Amino acid sequence: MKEYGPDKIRNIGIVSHARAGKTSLTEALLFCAGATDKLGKVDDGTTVSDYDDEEIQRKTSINSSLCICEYNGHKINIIDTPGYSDFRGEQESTLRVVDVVIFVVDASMGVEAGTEKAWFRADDYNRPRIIFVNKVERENAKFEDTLSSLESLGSKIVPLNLPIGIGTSFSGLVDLVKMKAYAKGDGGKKLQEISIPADMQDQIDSFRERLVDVVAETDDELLEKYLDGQELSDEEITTGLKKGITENRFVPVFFGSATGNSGPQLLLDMIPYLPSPVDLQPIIAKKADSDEEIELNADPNGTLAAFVFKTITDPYAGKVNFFRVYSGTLKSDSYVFNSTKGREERIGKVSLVHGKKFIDTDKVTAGDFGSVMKLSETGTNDTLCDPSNKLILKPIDFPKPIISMAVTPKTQGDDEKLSTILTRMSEEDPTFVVKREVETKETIISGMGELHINVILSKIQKRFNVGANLAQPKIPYRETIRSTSQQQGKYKKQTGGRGQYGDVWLKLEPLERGKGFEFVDAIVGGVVPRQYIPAVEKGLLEAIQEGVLSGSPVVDIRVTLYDGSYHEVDSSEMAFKIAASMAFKKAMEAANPFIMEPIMNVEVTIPDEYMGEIMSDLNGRRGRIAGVTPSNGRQVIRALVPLAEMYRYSVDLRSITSDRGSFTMEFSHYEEVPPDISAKIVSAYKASNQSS
Ligand SMILES: Nc1nc2c(ncn2[C@@H]2O[C@H](COP(=O)(O)OP(=O)(O)OP(=O)(O)O)[C@@H](O)[C@H]2O)c(=O)[nH]1
Ligand SMILES: [Mg+2]
Repeated sequence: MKEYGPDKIRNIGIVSHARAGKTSLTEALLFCAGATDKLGKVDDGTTVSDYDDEEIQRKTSINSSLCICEYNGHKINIIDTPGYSDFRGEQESTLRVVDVVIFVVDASMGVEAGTEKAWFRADDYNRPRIIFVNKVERENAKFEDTLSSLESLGSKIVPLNLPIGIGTSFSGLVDLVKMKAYAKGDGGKKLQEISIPADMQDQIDSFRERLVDVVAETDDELLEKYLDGQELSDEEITTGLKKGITENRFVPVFFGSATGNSGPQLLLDMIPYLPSPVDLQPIIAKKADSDEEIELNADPNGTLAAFVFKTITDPYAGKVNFFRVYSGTLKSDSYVFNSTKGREERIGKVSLVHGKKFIDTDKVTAGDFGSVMKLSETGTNDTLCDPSNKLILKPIDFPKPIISMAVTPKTQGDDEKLSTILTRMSEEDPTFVVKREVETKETIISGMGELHINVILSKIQKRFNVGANLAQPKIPYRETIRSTSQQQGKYKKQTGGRGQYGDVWLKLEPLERGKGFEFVDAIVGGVVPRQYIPAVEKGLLEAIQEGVLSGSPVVDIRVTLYDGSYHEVDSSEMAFKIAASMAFKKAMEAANPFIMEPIMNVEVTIPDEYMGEIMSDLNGRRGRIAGVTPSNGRQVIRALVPLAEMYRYSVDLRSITSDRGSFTMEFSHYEEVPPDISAKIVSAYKASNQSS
């Protein structure tokens, strides 16, 4: 591929709610630019960007994919992202590394929840953006409604073209920049020019005025000319558009049909007028060995700073890191420093990436994207730099997992294999977390939703032939006591030969929350000989692992050994260990034991209108509201909710808010379980003891 300077590169992310047509639009842009000979279809599994087996089978994007095309002397990098919130991590990393975002909106749906959420994230990154209103030929497509739903996003919306007819009567497009009309696409790359429909003249005039208005406002000279009543030239309009888009003053809107290939051509024509890496603010990097910050410009001769935003395991190539070079040039056959890991790495070969294809190249320059294979240490979020100028770029703030499941292998004996594979999958995907829960002896996997987890398990089944079952994770309950008690444990056996004899008196006392376990040796006069005291403590440490009510660990107690007796011949460490455990069980039963459950700090962010329903749902989950704060036109509810009530909360929140809400949760503290729930836990424990 030809070499392009940073001013000739455009880096675009395509983002939206699921199913709006991002992959189809990517495909149409590639086709119109001549990067492909045929317009692939998602439904046939023939697109460039949905190449993964899972994507082809499910007809939906799961991974972000990078594609390249060349158009009008420019190189365009396009990242097609998945729309389902289960894959939000991929969207997040894309928003972080692109320069411009194209939002796709389905003309029959208007702005949907996933698009709205991504829009707010793009605000956080201050990304310039464009909207492509897709599926204008679909039966329920609407023009006015869609436009007003776009306006609700809070930016100044400026259509650059208009559909001729909408829904089944859609027949073409009017370009408001060039003031030309085109017939709807017939699958070819070029649009067929037609005359502007006379009955649309008023509508066209009014939208053209809106366009020229906002363009004139970008520049004092243009504004003067405009107020003077002079016409702005095509070039003045496109220059003003570029300035306005770059400064995020307004958002241009294109109408069209991706699968019908009407409209992508007009969008493509506009891409050279989008900001290039050199048009945007410099990137801030930190020196690796101090807090000094430096500004990086997209200069191929500058110091090297490349950021890894994605790591995958390719079935053929092995580990592949995808990066963007922010400054300098990353060359094949070179040494770089991974300043995040503090390790030097040898770069073998760098490649450009187009869907599943890797295109060899000898270098990737500032402003461009590339990939490198087989680096031992490097992964997502790492900075690669010059060994003589160590810099760190800000890492991506990946969303935290919101759903957890216990996983077991379908085939006994596959435990170790499964856990190795799961760990590897979590290295590839920062939103997928694997944890071994020592207490409940379960492997817990956490992710962004059920689809996310199912896709990962399905990949594991196909790639490694290891099947897995999912279950609700056990709740890590705790037990403790309310009052003090004193009990004896006597273990005595006399069955011929040497017998067994251990005898202890224990006192149990409740301690404050969080104090754990305390053992006090208060034996006087050697009634329990010194050498058996560690055995008593050991017996207790084992006994507290399984409380008498639910078999959960016992916490926040002090156990005092204050009396006992022994036998010259029959006493042994084992006998005292058993005696201690017997005394403990009896004493615990006598000390008003109760069960405690983990309480989580939950933060739910929702649009105003769902407040009532979300509050009452949290109440139904035994939640206590700790506060409500408005933020960015939404409400943030903070609540304390028992973990036992939070299983599948992501699914329920999605259904209450039509996917417009989000939440985070973390452990806060332990609290007593209410009596009715405690009774259920106790009887379930008894039943499981009887059956085993
Ligand atoms: N009628 C019509 N259907 C379209 C158009 N664009 C896409 N579709 C269909 O809409 C469905 C979703 O299209 P995709 O391109 O996969 O949408 P996406 O946004 O990439 O979807 P995710 O990756 O799942 O988020 C597919 O069945 C497409 O054929 C269009 O312009 N008109
Ligand atoms: Mg897609």
